[in-house]
Amino acid sequence: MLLFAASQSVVRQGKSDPSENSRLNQGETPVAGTRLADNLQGRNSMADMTLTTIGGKTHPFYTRVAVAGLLLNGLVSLVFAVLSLIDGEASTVAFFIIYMALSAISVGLMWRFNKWALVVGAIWGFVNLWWGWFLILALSYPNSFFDFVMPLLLTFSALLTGVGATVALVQQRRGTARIAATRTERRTFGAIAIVLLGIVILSGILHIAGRTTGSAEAKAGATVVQMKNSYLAPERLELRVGETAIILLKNNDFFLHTFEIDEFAIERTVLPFGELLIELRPTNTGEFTFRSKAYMTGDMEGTLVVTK
Ligand SMILES: [Cu+2]
Repeated sequence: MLLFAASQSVVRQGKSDPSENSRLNQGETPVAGTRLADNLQGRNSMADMTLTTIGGKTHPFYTRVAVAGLLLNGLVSLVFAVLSLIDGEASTVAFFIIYMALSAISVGLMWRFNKWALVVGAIWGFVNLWWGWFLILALSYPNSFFDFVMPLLLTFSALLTGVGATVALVQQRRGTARIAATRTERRTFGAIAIVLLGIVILSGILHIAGRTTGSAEAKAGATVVQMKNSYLAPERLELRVGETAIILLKNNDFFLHTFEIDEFAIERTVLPFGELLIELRPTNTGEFTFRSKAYMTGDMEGTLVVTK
């Protein structure tokens, strides 16, 4: 979204930039079939303004599409890294910083070099389609903003990069690479951007609207189980057989966590920074496992001990 806001002024500067053609002449990016008339025609769609800014109009349109995908990937990875930092999950921070670095390197390569860099970009883009699996899972909880929007944007950015780099490569081989987008391309990318933005906003609204908190009186005297980062606190619960226990599940994470006890047929979902009250009335003594699944941060486990 930042890209959209910043793009307009750069487009204007770009139009009167005399260095554009000289740069092309130096052969930094040889583009076959460049039509200046296309470059000078009016631009009105958000996607085109964004994609025009990326590459400063010296790179073919589909190379800029691929680069836009990588920049989106980098931006989402940065958000992930920051959330993980707040969560205190060092390994996740490291993972997303490496992820960002790989995308940045790909951008640099595609910027500087041509064919083989596009191959690298296409491969990196298609590899990142593994986020599609998380997106499929996330379809059942669009009301958990980060769980849903992160894989959505990462899958979309992977598609942009993979498809963009592939098309750029094919067009280059055929000598049909061009700097300007066609009218259809402008409309298509603009429509996709608007739909995505709409879905992101909707997910945010559902997230805020769906958060639950227990009432103060109900919470009084409840046993609190916190889901924080990738651990449960406490990891050991002790209950008396035949007595009703009220448990307050608190999710202190940016991501959704479940609370499950197979033997009690309990399977509940707690939204990020949400609370949920449940009642447990054990009828048998023994040791049971309670589980908390999180799609984005991993599963956790604790032990429930029921005594006489
Ligand atoms: Cu969990």
